Formats: sequence, structure tokens, C-alpha cells
Amino acid sequence: MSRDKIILKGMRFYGRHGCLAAELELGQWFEVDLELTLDLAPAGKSDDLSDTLNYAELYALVKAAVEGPSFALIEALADRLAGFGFAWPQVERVKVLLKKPQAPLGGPLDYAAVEIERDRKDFESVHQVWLSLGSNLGDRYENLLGGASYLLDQGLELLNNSGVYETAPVGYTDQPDFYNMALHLSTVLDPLELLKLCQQAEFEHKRERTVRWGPRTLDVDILLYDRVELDLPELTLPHPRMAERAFVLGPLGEMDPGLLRKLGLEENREGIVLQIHAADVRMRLVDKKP
Ligand code: GSY
Repeated sequence: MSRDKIILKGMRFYGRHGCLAAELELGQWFEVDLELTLDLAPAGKSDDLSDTLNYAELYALVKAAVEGPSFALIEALADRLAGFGFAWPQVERVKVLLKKPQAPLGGPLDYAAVEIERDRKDFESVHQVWLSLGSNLGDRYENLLGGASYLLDQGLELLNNSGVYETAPVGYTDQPDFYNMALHLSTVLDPLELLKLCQQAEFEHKRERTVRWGPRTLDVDILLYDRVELDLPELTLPHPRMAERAFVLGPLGEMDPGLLRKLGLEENREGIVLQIHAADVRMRLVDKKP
């Protein structure tokens, strides 16, 4: 375990968390201290921000969570805040002190607080993720199956997959129709590790980024990662455009219509030209597992 730390101390945000009606209606101030253990030597040598945790980004995540939707318990909010730290793969341990200096307890007090410490391994339990795969160059069907098989070979576990759909292009429309499918997987990877693996799957299928939004042999997008909300330059979760895309909502809705309802989304099949039966695809994927 490294002895280096990044510390964000005395952050103050107004939020609406608690079990009492007044806490939800009126809100109150929250104070947060974060202490993140990670090896700072690489950034010390390179002087490069990408070798360390960007604490401006972490601050923005904490602010959005404290000012965002209500948690009944500060234990749950503290747990969410700790999880943000592990979005940076270098972070080994996170300590969170979350205080309510104005907790309405009927008498004077300095603050009510929780303090939690989490190791990366506490967060490396299994996560559920939903991915969208697309291809409109070469053998589209084989590209999708090859991409999915690659992810399984790298250790992701298949929980479910949609059928393959032929879909009209969205965005830049002067290009061939796509084949799309969605996968429901479990993984121990953190969101940024998963993103790297998805990019590696694209690379393995010789994807070349020539025209933005243009034709591609394989595109792998992370739609959902548990209920994690992230807003980093390289990754936003849930996927910010998933709700507008029939080629995402159709396959997701086929696998789990309840999931769409939980997210407040309608299944949308407009623009889907052809559906290849899911059972065929499921057989092919499972056959390819080692
Ligand atoms: O990120 C998705 C790539 N993409 C697609 C796609 O996968 N399917 C359809 N139908 N249209 C698309 N436009 C883009 S960009």
C-alpha cells in the first residue's frame, strides 16, 4: 500500500439527504473530507496530469452527488463518494468523512458524521454492465460476435444478450445500415478499465477512426455500469445519448423491458429494419466461451 495521499478537505455543499421530511424539503449544509491513497511517484516524475487523480474532476463528481438526488442515509452518500475515487485505477484506498453540521437533532452539536474507509478490493466485487455493439463495415454479424467473444475471452461474464438488429444509421446518415446488439455482463473491472477493454475490442477489429460518427467495423459503448453516474472527459455514465437511440433501446428492451421502465425510458424500435433471433446469437456466443 502506498503512503502517498491526495486530500480534499472542507468541501461544503448544500444537499437534501436524510430521513426527516424537513431535511428533504429545506436541505442543509454538508461537509466532506476525502483522503485518497495512491502512488504519486509516476506523476512526480512525469509532471503529467494523466498519471494521477485529477482532483478538479473528483471535486465536480462530489459536488454533483451531494447536490443531487436524495439519499436517506449519509452512510449511502459516503459510500457513493468513496466509489468515485476508485474511478481512477491508481487509487488504492479512500477515506470519507461526511458531516452534517446542522443535523436537526433538537439541541446543539458540532456535527453528526460518518467516517468510512474502503480498499479497492471492497469495490472489486462483481459489477453489472450493459454494452451496445455496432458494426456497419465488413461482415457486420461476425464483427459483433467477434467483439462479444473477445470481451468474454478477457474475463467478462455473459449474463444475457439481445438478438442482432439491422438498424438505419443515426447521426451521419449517408452510410450503410448497422447491425446492433446489446450485452448484459458482469465484471470486476472498474469503469475506466472496462472502457479500455471496449476500446481494445474495437482495435482488435481494425476499427479506424476516420469520419466521426462514420462507418466502423466495430463500436463498443458502455451504456450502464451498475447505477454508477460518472462524468469524466473520457466516459459519461449512464451513456448520455442512449435514451435517444432506437438501436440501443430496442435491444435493451428485448433483454429487459423492466430495466427501461426503471430508467424512465420507453422501448423504441423505430429505425430498426431487421431482427435476427436472439436464441441463435446466444448459442453462438456461449459456444465460443472457453
Ligand atoms: O455509437 C454508435 C455508432 N452509431 C450507430 C450505430 O451503432 N447504429 C446506428 N443505427 N446508427 C449509428 N450511428 C452511430 S454514430
